[in-house]
Amino acid sequence: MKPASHMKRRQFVQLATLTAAGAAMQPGRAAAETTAAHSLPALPYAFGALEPHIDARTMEIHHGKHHAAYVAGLNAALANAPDLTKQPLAVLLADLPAVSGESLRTPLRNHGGGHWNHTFFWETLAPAADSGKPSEKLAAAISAEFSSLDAFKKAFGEAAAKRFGSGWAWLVLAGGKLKITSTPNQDNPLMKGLVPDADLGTPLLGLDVWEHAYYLHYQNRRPDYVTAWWNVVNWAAVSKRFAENGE
Ligand code: MN3
Repeated sequence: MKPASHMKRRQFVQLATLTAAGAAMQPGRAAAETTAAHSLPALPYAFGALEPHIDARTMEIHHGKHHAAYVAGLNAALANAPDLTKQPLAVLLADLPAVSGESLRTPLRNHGGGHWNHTFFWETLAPAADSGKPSEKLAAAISAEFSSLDAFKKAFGEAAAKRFGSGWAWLVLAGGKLKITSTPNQDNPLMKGLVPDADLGTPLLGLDVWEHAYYLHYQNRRPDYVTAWWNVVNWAAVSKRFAENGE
């Protein structure tokens, strides 16, 4: 596996690290599944572990139906492009413009993005009792950039609320700087050359604002979902990403 030509070595290592984190969650595959390039990672907690902030039924459907469908769609797209299965997913997503053929690129973008984003999302969550707080270094960086943790949460919540339709809000690290951004559909800040109005960078935190992430419990009240979601952010995981990717 080689870095794409335009990718700096450091960036490639970062992407590979992000992918390794996802791969570590994967359960052993059954023999019948060994031909599939990607598999649904087990949730690192029970469906009901995030209640009352995110309900068990939503988690069960979100993981077992929505995320599973992205994995299936990604594997179906890759069935005719076996060479691409050798690339870590994060590397593939960062280099999508190099994939020839719109009929292959579009499902890789939608389903590959969906698989990467959801794997990342589950790792970003923890039961409220284990949510913790940002590390000293991350807290200092957040205060330096956004003036306080509360001001950061407010700005992030506004990005999540303003995302029209389906998409994601993100905290990314780009050039050593923290930035809040958002992407439509299953796009993410790794995708170069595809999301012109988003800040690209290394994702540290991501919030799924598709209705499937909250509608059963919150219906149209996306801001209430966002407010509750802060209770189940896994700050240890976010801080670890910051430490691994920071300058
Ligand atoms: Mn989702």
